Amino acid sequence: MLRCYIGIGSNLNDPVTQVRQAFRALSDLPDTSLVAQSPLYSNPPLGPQDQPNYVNAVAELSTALSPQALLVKLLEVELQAGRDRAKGIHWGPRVLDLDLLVYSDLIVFEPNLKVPHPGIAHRSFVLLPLFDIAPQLDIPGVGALAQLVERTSPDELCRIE
Ligand code: A4P
Ligand code: MG
Repeated sequence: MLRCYIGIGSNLNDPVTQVRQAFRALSDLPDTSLVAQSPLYSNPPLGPQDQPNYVNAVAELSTALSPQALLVKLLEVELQAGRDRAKGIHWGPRVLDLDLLVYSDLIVFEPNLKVPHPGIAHRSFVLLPLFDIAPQLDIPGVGALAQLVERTSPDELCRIE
């Protein structure tokens, strides 16, 4: 079983409920257990501004699924939540977005899967909830989470539960 971290984001169809349901769906994945769930944070959109605020959180999992197998499951959970990629505006609104942030000490660079997630070092809505549940984490190829958090501005993040 290996440790991994999933970024959860939603800004449509009652985002708080979407994030709570995502934690439940992640805990139901095969060969996987939910180890920790971060607080939920409300924050303004990165990218196009004409969309609602997001709710973001991070889940820690222990899993026997490979990174690719896990990605397939994450996409399935997004679809079950009603994610519609047909309207896919880059960085546009979404009912549920699940990103594989970190998978053990692996670096994956495949056409459909980049781990650690490329945006990780610059997104306070990922770094802060990750720090809440894994303050000692060293992100493979990127650096110590604690140092990344020091450099990020938490101003726009509002903890909601
Ligand atoms: N993919 C590659 N690597 C990964 C990974 N580590 N985890 C591929 C998950 N997926 C990964 O995803 C497109 C494809 O990325 C997947 O099919 C998978 O094969 P997507 O979610 O449809 O992508 P996208 O939205 O078009 O672009 P991108 O860059 O993935 O968006 P992000 O990075 O997910 O950002 N603002 C706030 N405040 N909070 C947010 O959560 N999220 C986004 C989307 C924009 N603005 C936001 C937030
Ligand atoms: Mg994504």
